[in-house]
This record gives sequence, C-alpha cells and structure tokens, in this order.
Amino acid sequence: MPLPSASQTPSEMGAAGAQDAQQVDVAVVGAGFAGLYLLIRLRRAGFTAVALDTADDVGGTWYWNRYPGARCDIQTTDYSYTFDPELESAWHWSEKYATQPEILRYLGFVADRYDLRRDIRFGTKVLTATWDEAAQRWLLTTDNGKPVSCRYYIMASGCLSAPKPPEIDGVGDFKGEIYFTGRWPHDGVELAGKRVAVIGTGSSGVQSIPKIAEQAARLTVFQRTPNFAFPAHNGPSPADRVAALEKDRADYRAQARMSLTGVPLERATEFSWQLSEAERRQRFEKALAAGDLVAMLSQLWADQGGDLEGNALASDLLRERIRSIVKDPETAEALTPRDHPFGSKRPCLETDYYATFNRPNVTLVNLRQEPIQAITASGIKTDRRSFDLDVIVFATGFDAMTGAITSVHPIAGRGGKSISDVWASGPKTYLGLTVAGFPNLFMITGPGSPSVFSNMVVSIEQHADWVVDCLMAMREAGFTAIEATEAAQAGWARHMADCSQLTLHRLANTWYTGANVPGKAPGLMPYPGGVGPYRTICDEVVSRGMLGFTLSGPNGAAQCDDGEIVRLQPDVRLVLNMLADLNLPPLESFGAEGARGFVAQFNATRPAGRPVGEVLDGTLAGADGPLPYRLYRPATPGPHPIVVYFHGGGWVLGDAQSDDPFCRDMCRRSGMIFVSVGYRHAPEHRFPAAAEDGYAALRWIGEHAAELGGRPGPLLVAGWSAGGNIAAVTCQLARDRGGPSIAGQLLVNPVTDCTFDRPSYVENATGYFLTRSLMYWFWDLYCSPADRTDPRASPLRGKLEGLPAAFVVTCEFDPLRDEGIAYAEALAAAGVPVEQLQAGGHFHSSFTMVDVVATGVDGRAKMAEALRRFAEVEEAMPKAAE
Ligand code: N01
Repeated sequence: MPLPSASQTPSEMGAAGAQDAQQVDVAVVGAGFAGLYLLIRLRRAGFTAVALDTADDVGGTWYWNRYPGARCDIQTTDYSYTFDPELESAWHWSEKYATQPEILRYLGFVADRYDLRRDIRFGTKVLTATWDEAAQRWLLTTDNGKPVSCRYYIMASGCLSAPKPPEIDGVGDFKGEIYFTGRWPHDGVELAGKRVAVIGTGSSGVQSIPKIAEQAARLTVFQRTPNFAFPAHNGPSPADRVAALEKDRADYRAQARMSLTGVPLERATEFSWQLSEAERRQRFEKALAAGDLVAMLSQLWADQGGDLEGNALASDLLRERIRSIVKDPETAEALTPRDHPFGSKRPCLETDYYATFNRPNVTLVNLRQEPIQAITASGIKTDRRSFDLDVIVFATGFDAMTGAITSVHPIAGRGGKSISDVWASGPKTYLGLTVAGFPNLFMITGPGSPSVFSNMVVSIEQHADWVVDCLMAMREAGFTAIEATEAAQAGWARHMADCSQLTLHRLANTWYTGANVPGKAPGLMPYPGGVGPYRTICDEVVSRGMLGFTLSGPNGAAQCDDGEIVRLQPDVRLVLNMLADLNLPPLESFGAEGARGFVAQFNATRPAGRPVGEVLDGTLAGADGPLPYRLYRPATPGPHPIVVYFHGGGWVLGDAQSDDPFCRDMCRRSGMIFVSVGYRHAPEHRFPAAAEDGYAALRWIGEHAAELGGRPGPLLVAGWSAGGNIAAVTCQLARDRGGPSIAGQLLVNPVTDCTFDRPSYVENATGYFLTRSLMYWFWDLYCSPADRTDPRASPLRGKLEGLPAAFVVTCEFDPLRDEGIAYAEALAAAGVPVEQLQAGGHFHSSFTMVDVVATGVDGRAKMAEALRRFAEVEEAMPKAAE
C-alpha cells in the first residue's frame, strides 16, 4: 500500500483511497480490553466496525508485555469486564493477581465468546489517519490490506503501548542480546547461566528482577530512581473481597464505578494528626498485609495523598521496611526512595524484590552515583567501571498516554492539522475523550481522563459506553459529526490543573507528567479528580445537551451548546453536590436559635483542626461587658505578632469553634498568634454591638499584648464574611479613635456594603450555600435599614484614607464577591496599599472549610504571606508548616 504523498490534499487522498477502502461506520485501533469491548457495544448498537491491531492476536498490552513475572496489580475481582453478568460467572480467575498468560487467556476467551475476531484485522498497522472534510469521514491507510473509510475513528491504543527508546549511547554496538520488557519475545528467552543486566526499576523492573535473578548466572540492576514498593501477597483472592463481590455483584460494581479509583474500597477519613503513632503503624501494617495498591494509597489517613506532612509519615514507614529486608546498608539506602512523595510516582507491588538484593548473584548499580557512559560491544560502562554482559533487558518504560496515540501514526484533523503539533506543548483534550479540530475522533482512556489513575477496566467500560451511547444518540438525532469546542477544551485544561493541586504528582518526575521522555512537554496527563466524579461530569455533559460539543449533520443540522462543564474547584463541586443531595431547608427557616444549633451540630462532625503550639480560652473586655476569646499560639518560640480575628456567621451565628480549623491553619502558616473574638450576636444584640465589640476587643488585646505573648508593635486584624465586615470596621474605628496601631488587615469574603444589586448577588443568588435570601435575613436581624449606610455597618461607605494595608479575598461563586472587590478598589483609590486574591471556582466557605476544600490551601498560604509582609516578619517559616 503506497503511503499518501505530502502533496496530496486530504480530499484527493480521500477520493483516491476511499474508492477501494473498507467502508465501516467505526474503526478502532487496538484489540485489547478497550478494543474488544468497543466491538461488542458497537455491534450490539448496529454499527459496522473493524478493529485494527499490529499484533497477531487479541490482548493489547497483555499481548506484548510477556516478560518474566508480568502480572496485573489490581486484584482479579476488580480487573475484569463487568458488562455481562454471564461472562462474570463463566470465567474464574485462579489467583488474586493474574499472570500475563492468564489475562491473555481471558481476553481470548472473551473474543471467542462474542465472536469478535471476525471484525479484527490482526497484523495490520494503520499508517495514516486523515479527516476528509468533504466526505466527513476518516480515511486510514494501512500496511496490510485495504485502507479503511470510517465515519468515526476510535483510538483504543492503551496508555502504555509505545515503548520508550533506550536513550543510551552505543546500544547498536552491543554484541549480546537485547530485550525490552514491553516487547518480550513470545517464545521466551533463555537466561540460564548468562550475565544479565536490567536497566530500570519501575513496575516492569520490580516484577521481572526477582524472576530473572532466579535464572541468570549474574544479574546487575541499573537503577536511576528507586520506587516505593510493597508486597503483593499473591495467592487466592482474599475471602472478604470475594464475599463482598458475591454478596451483591451489581452493587459492588456500582460502587466501583462511583469510587475514586475504580476499586470500591473505603478511603480513610481520619487525618494523620488525629491518630497516635501506634494507630498509624497499625493501619500501615494492615495495608501492608492486604497487599493491595489501592489500600496502601488510600486507607492510611486522609492526608496521605495531598499533604506533604501526612505523606511523609507513610513514606517513612515504607522506607523503614526496605532497611528491614535488605542486608547491605548501602544497597538498602540506594533502594530507598527519597526524591518523591509516596504515590506521586506509580508505586509497585513486589514479590521478593527487596530480598533479591540479598542474593549473592545480584548487584545493584546506583546510576545517581555512577551514571552509564555507554553501552559497549561487551556490556555497560559506567563512569566508574565496566560490566561484561550477555543480555541487556530494558525495563525503561513508555512514552505514555500521548505517545500511545501520536506514535501509532500521523493523525491529520480539520485543515490537515497534526495532532502531534496540537499537543506539542502538552495534550489538549476535552474530557480525555476528544480533541478540538479532530471531528469524530475519540480516545479511550486518553490524556485528561482517569485512565492510569484508576482500575483501567472500569475506566475503559465507562469510556466505551459513553462513546457508543453518544454515537447512538447522534444517529437518532440525524447528526453525523461531533467536535469539541476550543472553549470546552480550555475549561477542561483548567479543571485538570485545579484537580492537580489536590495531589502531590507535581513533585515527582514521572511518566504521568511526561518527565521520563526527554523533550516531552511537562504536565500531568491522567485526570486526578477520581473515577466517580469524572463519570458524573461526563454524564452531565450529556444531560446538558452535549455541552462543549458542536454537532452537525446533513441538511444543515447543527447544534452547539458551548461552555465549560466544570467551573467550580473540584472539591467545591463535591461539597456543593453533597449539600444539594441533603436537600436541607434554608438555614434562615430554622430561626436564629435553630440555625445556631444546626451549625454547631454540623461543626461537631468535622475533623479536629490541626495541632498548634497552644490553644487557650479566656475573657476580654467588650464594649458592654466581658467577651470570650480563644487564642492560638504557634509552636515556634515567641513572642509572635498578634492577629485579632473575627469569625463569620452573618453577625448572628458562629463562634471560636466554627472558625477553629481556619484559625489553627492560619496560626501555623503565618507563625502568628490568632485571637478569635467572641463578639455579641444579633438579633439579641443588634447593630452596632458587633462593631463596637470588635473595636473594644482590639483595644483590650493591644493593651494586653505582652501578657498574651505578643510581639511589641502594631496588631493585625483579620476576619471572614461578617467577621471581615467587623475587621474592616475595626480598622476604620482604630484610625478615628486614636489606635491601637494596625499593621495590616486580612479581609476574607467580607461584607462591605448594604446594596444587593451587584452582579454577584444575582449570579450567585442560590446554589452556593450562602444565598441571597440568607444574606437578607442576616442583615434584617443585625441592622435596621436606616442604620445600614452607617460605615460601621457598610465600611465601603466610610472614609478609606489612612487605613492599614489590606489583603482582600473574594470568591467567584459568592454573592459577596463584588462588594469585596469594590472595597479593595475603593481602598486602592484612597491610597491604601491593597492586594487582592480573586479566587476562581471557589465559594463563600472555600477557605474556612480547611480540611474539606483542599484547593483552598494555596489561597491560605497567600493570606499568611500577606500577614507576614504586613508584620514585616523576615525569618522563614519552618518548611513543614508552609
Ligand atoms: O516503566 P517506568 P515500567 N537510563 O517508566 C528507568 C504499568 N505497569 O514499564 O524513574 C536509566 O515505570 C526509569 O528511571 P527514572 C504501571 O502503570 C503495570 O516499569 O525515570 N534508567 C524507571 O526506573 C507502570 O507504572 C504493571 O529515573 C532509565 C524505569 O526505567 C507503567 O506500566 C507492570 C532510563 C522505567 O519505569 C510503566 O512501568 C508493568 C535511562 N535512560 C507496568 N530511562 C502491573 O500491572 C528510564 N529508566 C504490575
């Protein structure tokens, strides 16, 4: 089959090639888990389809990766198709973790059971894929047999199917045998009596090294980066997992689909600081005994995956285990990962991996200390020594995800644009399923979808179902082309970036981020927001009229509902969905007492805040009698600057307890004393009680600063919501009433004015917890309409010159957003130094729901930095508290 020449236009090529092409509705690349399931679904839906695969049989990744020790590391209870209960009962796995041959048998069994091979062209490589604009079809040229003309083209080419080149000089000079784990010979390799090298210690290396060591005369392992690994404990499937599946198979599968990883295991909800060291160790031992990747990654403590301190506790326990197995201390240290947090790089399940390094025939070469200079005719030369070898095994990994698509063949979309060019600075996709400019092209588990962060089979089934359902709906509606919009795609990129903030993947050089391939654009490729949330997003795209897609068809049929599917931060979306599911009556319908009770009850279910140096309760003098306060002291040596803090709650609700996690967090981050003031509440004490209490508290704290452990010098003031209002007012009163001196004010979502017609009040009137009607209610209880223009109620209406420097935080989905911005702008216009944080995707409670809205971390870090600048604190914070 001649290759299309560069001078041919897609239409010419289409016209020429299409004449004798195999005509199908859908062409699929790949006959692994994804390709096989697609064929089943497409056939059942009445589409004509063909799958093309370079391999001679089904299996995909399991066809190629036949190296010694190759197994799956998701348990067989979960690593199976779930679409057909009869298939599930017809197949029995022999072990907890299936070997590569058993998985290959399974896929062959599936192919036979559904008679799939007749629609698969084996031994066929697609050479080019070109969108023919005139015909509205894809034309594929192949190296074997007819070209293919298809309406829809689906890449089911996996995530890890393009092995990475060795990137070491001299490979061609080596006179011995060379093998790649990802392309292992099908008739096996004889290693007995040979001197073997393995380069690479990822999952493939960790699985193959113990097996190769058993066979080879000598094994030398060349390691660049040690990985975290823990035992697989293979054997029969665990009885409890099997029982859970068999008790209610449909429910088990449904839970898997809505879980974060595609495996229905409960995640830890307690934070590391809520557990004693003994409790933490007990959990670790339990996860270790389970021999399960998902258990170790999610069941230790809630902060293990997203927080450096929580993660370090897990990493340390895993490191300790390495030292307990590997006898030679230098080798043990070399095998100990220290350059990345646990889970940020794909961890491995191991069987005898560490113990293998105690064998007399095994040597570890630490490439960090002695890099490879070259491969020579006789072996490998590092900058310290030479190793004579008979065999070199490259377990050096893959050009992952994007490589699994771009390296298959050139793909030319609308206007001849190449997907490799579009992705030159990193993958751009909508939902990891489609790419703008490439109509009717779909990717199964593509970059931007949960894919390799999940049990692949669950994600494959979800994608295949979504695509085939989409094609059926299009056929029904008379559409023949679908394409993602640029706006939807850009929105997805932003959502991906938001989700990434919840993980520690940015702190490791891995194939997840493209860092393993020289020159590849960096960026996290799999979707880190979880399988269940991702599924609900894909479903929402459909329920919102294929939001973010242009659909078109013959006779001018066209539809485009453009927009971004997720505008909220990922955790804010989850919180708001959870609240919506509770279907609570409006807070204001409880009355003031009832609302206080409700909030107290809600707060009681929250995890305890993080430890600080000291927390003590006391009493200070308010405007009209004693007021309670709670003081948070950092663990660092004092004296510290003091921040006078006012809690939120619409002047009606709240107390030190309600804002306790925020105060603890800010105390730790800023290294400052926070004094949370218990000012009087409405309706019992209406305006100006709260404002006057705020000022009185400020004075009292200023006068008692030294006793409280405060540093001499000006105070700082901070507050959230109505507390932000009191903080702003307090600064104005302190200026006008002769002090005390204030170095800076931190206003978080402050109430600053008594008008309700700014756009944010309209756009965010409902649906974001703080509603417009709740704000009306707060104002009514606090302040009569006649008093509301008093600057002590609406500080925006006061004189703003000469106020302390301010840091003003506003959130996109908050009715109070625009009055916060207006206050910041008015302060700036009055000559006050102001910084703003306009937090996109956040809602009114984002920064104070400390342990629920993890994406608020970045904002709180900025707030703490601002306080430290205001107070002119120069010494750096201890690393862990940052
Ligand atoms: O590949 P990898 P893999 N010189 O990229 C090293 C899945 N999988 O094939 O980390 C020297 O993880 C590289 O070093 P560094 C699983 O998702 C699953 O092992 O880049 N060394 C690393 O040590 C897995 O994560 C299963 O510094 C070089 C290793 O080679 C993914 O596939 C089994 C080098 C590559 O590790 C990939 O795993 C197998 C060089 N030039 C795989 N280049 C199961 O289900 C690379 N390295 C169990």
